[in-house]
Amino acid sequence: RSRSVTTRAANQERSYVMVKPDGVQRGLVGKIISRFERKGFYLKGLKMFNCPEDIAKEHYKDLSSKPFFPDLVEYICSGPVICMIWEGKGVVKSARKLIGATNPLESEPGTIRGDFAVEVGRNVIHGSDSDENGEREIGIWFSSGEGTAEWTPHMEPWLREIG
Ligand code: IDP
Ligand code: MG
Repeated sequence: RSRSVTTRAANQERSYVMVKPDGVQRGLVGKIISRFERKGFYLKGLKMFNCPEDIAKEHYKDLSSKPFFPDLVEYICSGPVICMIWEGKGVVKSARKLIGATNPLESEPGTIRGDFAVEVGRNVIHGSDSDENGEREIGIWFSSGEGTAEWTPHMEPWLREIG
């Protein structure tokens, strides 16, 4: 395989974004994807996936000592998730803003969690919290390269002053 499928393009930032099982069950996948598209980010990876426990545990390993960790792993593995790589200028920080605060009752209206959720344990979506974690999480969820493809976004000159 081309090595670039799981390697960030030059000068591009990537975030790992995931619709959690409640978001899939509630039919929010299209609405969520739309919010990232309309902002001006590029979809570089997409797959539906039944998450095995070991991947959920690896993804959330920093939270393994928390009392809610077993429930969190069970939640993430309770149905299919939608795994995505979104690329673009400032995407990690911007995705966190589009997603909203962890507790949906504190998320601003207009954010995904603010608009679609009421509880921290059913908060619909994940987004990487740093550039470093973005690359780490992409490595976990897209380790095989399956669900990724290389493409050149032709709208770049209309989104970026310097392309
Ligand atoms: P984040 O998803 O906004 O980055 P984190 O603190 O990294 O929030 O927590 C990861 C996920 O763990 C949350 O999105 C949520 O699903 C779950 N979680 C966090 N705190 C709690 C809690 O206090 N109770 C239950 N679940 C929690
Ligand atoms: Mg987090």
